Order: sequence, then C-alpha cells, then structure tokens
Amino acid sequence: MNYNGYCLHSGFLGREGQEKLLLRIRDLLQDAPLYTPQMPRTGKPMSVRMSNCGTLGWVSDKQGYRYQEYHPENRIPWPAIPQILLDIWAGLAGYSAPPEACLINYYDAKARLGLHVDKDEIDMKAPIVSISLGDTALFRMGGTGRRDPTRSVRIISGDVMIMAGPARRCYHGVDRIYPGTSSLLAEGGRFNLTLRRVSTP
Ligand code: MD6
Ligand code: FE
Repeated sequence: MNYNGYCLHSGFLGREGQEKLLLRIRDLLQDAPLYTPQMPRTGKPMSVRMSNCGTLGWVSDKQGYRYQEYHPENRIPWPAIPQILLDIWAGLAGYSAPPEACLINYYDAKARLGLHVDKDEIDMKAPIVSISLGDTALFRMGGTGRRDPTRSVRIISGDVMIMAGPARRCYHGVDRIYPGTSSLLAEGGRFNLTLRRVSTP
C-alpha cells in the first residue's frame, strides 16, 4: 500500500526480528522509563505512556510539546537509538541523514491516541518511520484538514509504516488496541516506535 506518501510494509519484521528489537527496547527502558505525558495547558494525563531514545526526544507537559535532550523525570540524556532501528531507517526512509529521535509509545488495552499531525520537527521534509510491536491497533489516517474523511487500517506486530511527502502533514491517530492479539509482550499491549529527523541536515 502506498498512498500519497503513506506506505505500510506489512509483516516487515518476522517474529525473530520483533523479539530482538523488543529486547533492545526493554533494555533501554531501564535507563529511560516510560512516563505518563500530560496534555499542554490542562495537564490532563495521556493514556499512552512514553519514552524516547536518540539525541532528542519528544515530550509533552503543561508547558507544551517539544523535543529535548533528556528524560523529563530523571533528567538523564536519552539512550542511543539501537542499531536495528538505524538499519530500518537506512533501508526504508530514503533520506540521507539519520534519525535524531525515536519516540516510544506504549499502549495498554485501554490506551488511545487522538487525531494529530506531527509538526514539531523543523525538518518536515524527512519521513517518519514507524514500527509496531505487540497487540494489533486500529490506526486512523485522514487528510490535511482535521475534518477530512479518514480510513482505518489494522496495524499488526512487525508492521512498518512510513509517512513521507504529503502524508507527513495528514491527521492520524490510534482508535483502539485489540487485547490478546499478539503473544509478543508478556504483559500485553503495544509498543509503537517512531523514528524522526528533527533538525535540517
Ligand atoms: C501509533 N503513530 O502508531 C502512533 N505518527 O501508535 C503515530 O502517531 C505516527 O505511526 C507519525 C508517523 C507514523 C506514525
Ligand atoms: Fe503521529
């Protein structure tokens, strides 16, 4: 599927690749634990828990959305992006510069992510490469306007999604997680990793 810069590589990572990547993610979450971000202004907690790796990480709190070099709670610089992820970017992004940030989202059975456009990156020409591990998600993809028609896609463990070009400015979100659809995570739920270029190369 390739539609206006939106591209889904179904089953890109096999079970072994998913397990290897998951081990690396669990390892770096020891140093950069998942935290509960807050919505700008209201401070309302998000249902998705987050962390990052890379020289920059995306964070959200009462002050707003931004990229910063350290974990918002322990203030330690984010761990490096694992080589497996750098290799996926190099193979699929079609972009000469490496990613600077990898946002790690964790969804439990009840978590969801509202419609949004990722626009905190200075370099909006770079694609975002997204990797999913664990339970299936119902992903919604819309247009550049918040009220444009949307289509829904089920994203499964090992799928890799690219948003490039026009799709980079389109609204999208996660409506729900289907609990028990993957045996990858012992605790259940879903990880989504989004690799991003933040600054212009
Ligand atoms: C998710 N993904 O799949 C949320 N954003 O859990 C995103 O918000 C996203 O997958 C930009 C590009 C790719 C994505
Ligand atoms: Fe997004």
